[in-house]
Amino acid sequence: MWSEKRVRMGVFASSLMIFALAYSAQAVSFKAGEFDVDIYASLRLFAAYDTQRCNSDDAAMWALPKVAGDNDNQYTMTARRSRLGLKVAAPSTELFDVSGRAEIDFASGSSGTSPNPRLRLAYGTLAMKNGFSVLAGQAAETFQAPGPMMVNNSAGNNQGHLGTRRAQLRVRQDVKFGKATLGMALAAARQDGSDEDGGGAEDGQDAGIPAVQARIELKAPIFTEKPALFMLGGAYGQEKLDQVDEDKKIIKNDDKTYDSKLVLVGMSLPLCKMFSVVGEAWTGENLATYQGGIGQRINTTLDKAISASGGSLQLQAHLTQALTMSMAYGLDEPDSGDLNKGNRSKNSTMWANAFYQLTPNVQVAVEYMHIATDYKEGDEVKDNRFIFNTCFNF
Ligand SMILES: [Ca+2]
Ligand SMILES: [Ca+2]
Repeated sequence: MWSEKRVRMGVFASSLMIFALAYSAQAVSFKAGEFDVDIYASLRLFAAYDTQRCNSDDAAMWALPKVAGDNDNQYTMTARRSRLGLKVAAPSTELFDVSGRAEIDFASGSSGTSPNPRLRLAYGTLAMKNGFSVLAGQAAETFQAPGPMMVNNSAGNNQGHLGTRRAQLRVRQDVKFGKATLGMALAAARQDGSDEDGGGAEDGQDAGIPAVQARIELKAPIFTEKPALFMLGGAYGQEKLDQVDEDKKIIKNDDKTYDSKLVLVGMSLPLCKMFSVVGEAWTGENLATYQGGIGQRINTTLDKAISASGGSLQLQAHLTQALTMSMAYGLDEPDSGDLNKGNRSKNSTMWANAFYQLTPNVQVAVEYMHIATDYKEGDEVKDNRFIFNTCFNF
């Protein structure tokens, strides 16, 4: 029964699981009364050396402009990306399998030494035997493509991989035919937007409506027993800006409305036992909340949402049971016509990595990353990033 439940949860959170593959390790599982409980953790040491300063030390996405014409090298070391998680499956009823999951890391706040806990996941799921399920809480985006393997904590965001985690109410239907599964999901989700007008109301919430996210996916074994995944996803939301005076006092509510929307295709394709290809391509506008457009959402000077397109492609090699290597390219490119001088106009990232399981619970990983960030009518800034990460996973 537990394994059946796991299969359902697995189908449900497929994109999340593919992303987590590199860190998979057995959880501490036990039965507490009628409940099946998994406790898991990833206790990590992360270290990175950069030849140029980036927007973040442990989750670098783009290179910052040079200061006085010079590159400025950086070094960081932190445990703040360690994770703690809990999965609980409640006793099944005649109609429903009920389960839930919560996960935190410590990526909140600016301190690398005494950071604050950050909510990553907190959701419950209700799954019926006929493949219908409901998820409520904070989970991976409904439209999200399988993420690339990456040691850097950016997870590919603003580097070609769209999507993060957010509060949502999702319904999903899976239909099996033969060895294939067709999945369709629709969600009402939070639209995060910064306060671009400075009036104090967060622009996504000021819109007064939830965002809508959707996906349709096909999962089927093609070249290998391990199933391939092809998906189409999308999102639509709004952000509203108030009109403010020079003291940032609101003089007109909901003055301007900007769409935030995207369409995305993604795939995860095992080619043979050893090699897999993972990729996505997308286009949209006002994508900062979905980690696209290199963190830029609305150009208030030109009075338009910033459009952007991008994607990523990765070749993964599962060389031995213990060793996985990959190489990838990611691109996030806003529409130049939507930008002002000095805005980030293109972010190209190449990376190659190796993950080695020293024991089933201890993983060592290294990564080389090349980030090239263009600034409109300005510099192209390059960063060479060398990363080491080791984690104790259970
Ligand atoms: Ca506002
Ligand atoms: Ca409003």
